[in-house]
Amino acid sequence: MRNRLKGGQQRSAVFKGISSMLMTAVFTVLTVNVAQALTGQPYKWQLGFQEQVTAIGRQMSSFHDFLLIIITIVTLFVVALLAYVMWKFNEKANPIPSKTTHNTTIEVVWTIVPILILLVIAIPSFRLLFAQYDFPKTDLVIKATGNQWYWSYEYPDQDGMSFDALMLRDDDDNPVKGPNGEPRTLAVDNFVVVPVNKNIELLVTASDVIHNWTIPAFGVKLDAIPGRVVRAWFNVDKVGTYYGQCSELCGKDHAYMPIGVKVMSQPDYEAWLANAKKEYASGEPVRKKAGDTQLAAAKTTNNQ
Ligand SMILES: [Cu+2]
Repeated sequence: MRNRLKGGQQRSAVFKGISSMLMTAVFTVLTVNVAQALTGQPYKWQLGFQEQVTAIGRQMSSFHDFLLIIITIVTLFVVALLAYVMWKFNEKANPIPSKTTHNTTIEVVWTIVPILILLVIAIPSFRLLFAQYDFPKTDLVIKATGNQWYWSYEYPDQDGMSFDALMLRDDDDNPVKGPNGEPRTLAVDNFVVVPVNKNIELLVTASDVIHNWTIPAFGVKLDAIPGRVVRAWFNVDKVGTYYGQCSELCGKDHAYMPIGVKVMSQPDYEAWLANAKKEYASGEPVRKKAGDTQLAAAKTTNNQ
């Protein structure tokens, strides 16, 4: 059959095959995106940021998009200039080069235009910076402490309630999915829980080396530095489960100290709190079995 096809027919058959494969790939990517983009975690074929669920996060994301437009225009302009110079002023096309060394108009333009571009960038940049550091009236304070290699949390205004959060592992220490489908290497035994639409003040520190606390969907990322307490705030407007990872190289299990935050409605949060106060009151954090091995290992390492 193939032998009987003429060259043109063969090419068009191949083209059809490739284009249908491409269409399938694009379709798969789009469906995967739509299906997975709804949760506070990375997803396959992700382009750009996770969906932002705080006002600051959205401000950051739009600032990023705005910068992307500017940098694209600048890059295209420079590439076009380079191409033009190579085409117009190469040795063949332009055997006798001009000896011009100064051109006042061009020099003024290439000084003023970059200044204007930087000004256009600086205004939203400073606006964002001020918004990040403009702490609203706090509704709830949470303290996160980075340890090699897990996070400890404290609710100072809730009778100093505190607990540890460790990545879920099986008995062989391999990362596993959570019982409710929480993703592997992001699933934690104890989630930080905060109420929706409330101003949460976050204090971050570390007990050993520098770690970094982040939830990408909140637009929050803070270095956790031993001996120092840094703070940030966030106000999440969407109920859900959000994940982040330690973002400062902190040792062999740097990749295995995820951060999980559950954002709940006020009544759900209060119910959790009442329960959690009892559960964590003993001082010995209650953990699901999968986390125990690692905590023991981490504590041994710390004591050495
Ligand atoms: Cu770390």
